[in-house]
Amino acid sequence: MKNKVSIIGAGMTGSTTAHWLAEREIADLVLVDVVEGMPQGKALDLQEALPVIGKDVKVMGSNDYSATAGSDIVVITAGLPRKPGMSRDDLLFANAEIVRHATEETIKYSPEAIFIILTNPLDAMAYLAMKVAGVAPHRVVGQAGILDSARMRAFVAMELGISVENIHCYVLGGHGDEMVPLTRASNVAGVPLEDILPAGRLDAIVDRTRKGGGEIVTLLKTGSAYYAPAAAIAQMADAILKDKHLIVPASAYLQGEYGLNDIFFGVPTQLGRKGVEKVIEYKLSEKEMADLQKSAQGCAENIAKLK
Ligand code: TXD
Repeated sequence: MKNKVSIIGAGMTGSTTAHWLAEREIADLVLVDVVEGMPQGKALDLQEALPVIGKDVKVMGSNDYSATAGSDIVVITAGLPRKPGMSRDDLLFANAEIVRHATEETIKYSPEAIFIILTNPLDAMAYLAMKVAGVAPHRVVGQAGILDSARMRAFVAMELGISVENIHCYVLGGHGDEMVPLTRASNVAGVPLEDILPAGRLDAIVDRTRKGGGEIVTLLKTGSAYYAPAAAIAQMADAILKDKHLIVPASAYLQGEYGLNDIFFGVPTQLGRKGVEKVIEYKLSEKEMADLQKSAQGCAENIAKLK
């Protein structure tokens, strides 16, 4: 039987996620949005692109959640994006209502689905989705870490002129400017980043990574990044549907790991068919641990506001 992935919010990241997923040919796709005609139009356009690239999946658009019935994965990207000068946290209450509604409607039609949450502020929205859906924590995961790590990888690749495939970076923590790029664990073909890049250059890359989302928001002026976030979601969906046991940085529910409890937070997670199979605990330095705790505070505050 074919897999089915439903994407709630057919805006920039939602529709781009559908695009990346269709290229992977791993599932039939449904796009849902509140704007009439828009998800239908984008779905039809994408469906009509597939003969050109030779991929056989069905793509459907709808304003009605019944179209999502029986989904293996529900991706929630519905919500308002940041405008220049806004922090991700400024979106908290407006997006909470949107994510609550999307979760209630999708869990009704797909009681077995795994949820991938994208809407900002990401860690708080993932927490909300888990509560509203009333599902076990392993069935909800938030996307942030693959994106933040990919940004760092891209900057290192640009700096060194080495293939992105050789560059492994790990960014943990909340999806905000307090995120924690792990320079000790990051490496180029096995050689630690700290041994390759002069400290000043590495610091500049870390700083640019932290502000990577804002850099795009400032350039675009309307809306935020979507190619890279959507590619990250597609990788997560792929790992889940193919039961790959893939370890990626993502926002997972913590129950004591890294000394943190009852929050969604960016950590190395192992993804497979049941969702989050495991949270991997790195041995961190004191400084890294302190940075992580600081970043966690922001996530915990957002969750507290929602409660
Ligand atoms: O890494 C990450 N986690 C992120 C998060 C990376 C990129 C974008 N990130 C966040 O995702 C961003 O801050 C926003 O909160 C969401 C969606 O971002 P996107 O750039 O896709 O925004 P768009 O293009 O405005 O699309 C949002 C769509 C739009 O078409 C709305 O009509 C729709 O969401 N929308 C809804 N759909 C369904 N149901 C409801 N209630 C609804 N409300 C709005």
